[in-house]
Formats: sequence, structure tokens, C-alpha cells
Amino acid sequence: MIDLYTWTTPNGRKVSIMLEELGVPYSTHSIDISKGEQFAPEFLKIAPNNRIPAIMDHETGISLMETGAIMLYLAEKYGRFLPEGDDKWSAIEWLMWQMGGVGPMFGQVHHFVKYNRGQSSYAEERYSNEAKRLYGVLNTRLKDRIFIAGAERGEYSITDMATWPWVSRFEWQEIDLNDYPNVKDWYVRIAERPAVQRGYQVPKYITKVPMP
Ligand SMILES: N[C@@H](CCC(=O)N[C@@H](CS)C(=O)NCC(=O)O)C(=O)O
Repeated sequence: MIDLYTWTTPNGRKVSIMLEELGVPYSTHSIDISKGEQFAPEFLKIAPNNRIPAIMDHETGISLMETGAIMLYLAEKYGRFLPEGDDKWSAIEWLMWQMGGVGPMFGQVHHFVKYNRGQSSYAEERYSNEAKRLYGVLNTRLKDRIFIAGAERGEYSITDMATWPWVSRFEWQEIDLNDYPNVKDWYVRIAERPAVQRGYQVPKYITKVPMP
């Protein structure tokens, strides 16, 4: 059994969506980051960076923080959602793009544009422009593909599951998905998956999956 420590955020949803896609049993533990629960000593034992999500796999005794590591671990353990051969590397390449680009930059847009508008016009402009650039990169990547990585037109992988929850906050980012039609099609394709709908509502229901 896997214990998932999470909250209703893009990083948390990456892992709950993957666990739902895998269809494996897991127990959810809410870590309410608005109440500072990410700093509790018990949580820090498995998540020393005091960020959600984290997992504890009681079958193997392995605990992990950092969504990139968690998703690669689950993909290897269950033999799913990571393409084989050379395509594995394009999946990892774009997973790292998400981890190093989309997550941190979109996160800053949420911080400065959604929650602290007016505090720093430089930061608002800098991170909004960076987010738009990243949407453009993804739109180009999806020009002839239905998923981000994988053979031919692509195959659904951890790379999509890692990126999609950040795009699901397009309204917070003041992004009109009609400006990025390939991203919009990809977003809707994934949003319609039942496992994604379920994983989005972990650890609790906040809103419906946003649709453009
Ligand atoms: N690189 C980390 C980022 C995790 C992260 O930033 N999580 C946020 C929620 S999306 C968090 O726990 N924030 C708590 C805080 O800022 O104190 C990962 O991919 O797991």
C-alpha cells in the first residue's frame, strides 16, 4: 500500500492522477499547506524540503519527495506510462522541462499575478511572459502530436500527467487557451480521462476540472 501526502495543488494532483491512472490502492493524507502542515516534524521525515506531495511505499520501504522522482519511481515499479527505448529519453527530457520550467514559472505567476497583484510589476511581467513563452513551446511541441512524448504522434505518459495540472490553472495565469490551440486540444483530451477527473479531486473536492 502506498501512502500519499498531498494537497489540492498542481504538484499534488500530478501524483494522485498517476495513482488513479495506475489503478493501484493508495491512502491519502491531507497536508493543508495553508495551515503550515508541511512543516510538521512527522511530515519532514519523508519530505525534508517541506513541500507536498510525498509518498511512502510500504511494499518496498521507499519514501520519496519531489514529483519527478515519485513519477519515475511509480512508472518503473508498475512498468507503465514511460515509453520504451529512445522515446524514454524524450519523456524524461520533457518531464525535466516541466520540473525546471513550467512548475517554477507558472508557480510564480500564481504568486505575483493571482495572489499579489500590484506588489511588483516587474515580477508580474517577467513571469507572465515566461509562462506565455512556455505555452508557446508546448503548442509547437504538440503541433503533430497528441501527447508530449512517445513514438510517432505520442503516447500518454508521466510527462503529460506532470504538465497537465499546471495548465489546468490557465485561468489563474490569465491564459486564453484559444491562443494555443494545440495545447487546448491536448488539455481537453486529458481532462476527459476518468482517472484525471478522479485524481483532480484528491485529497478533496474544491472545484470541477476547469474547461476552456
Ligand atoms: N519541486 C517540487 C515542488 C513541490 C511544491 O512546490 N509543492 C508546493 C505545492 S504545489 C508546496 O508544498 N508548497 C508549500 C509551501 O510553499 O510552503 C515537486 O515537484 O514536488
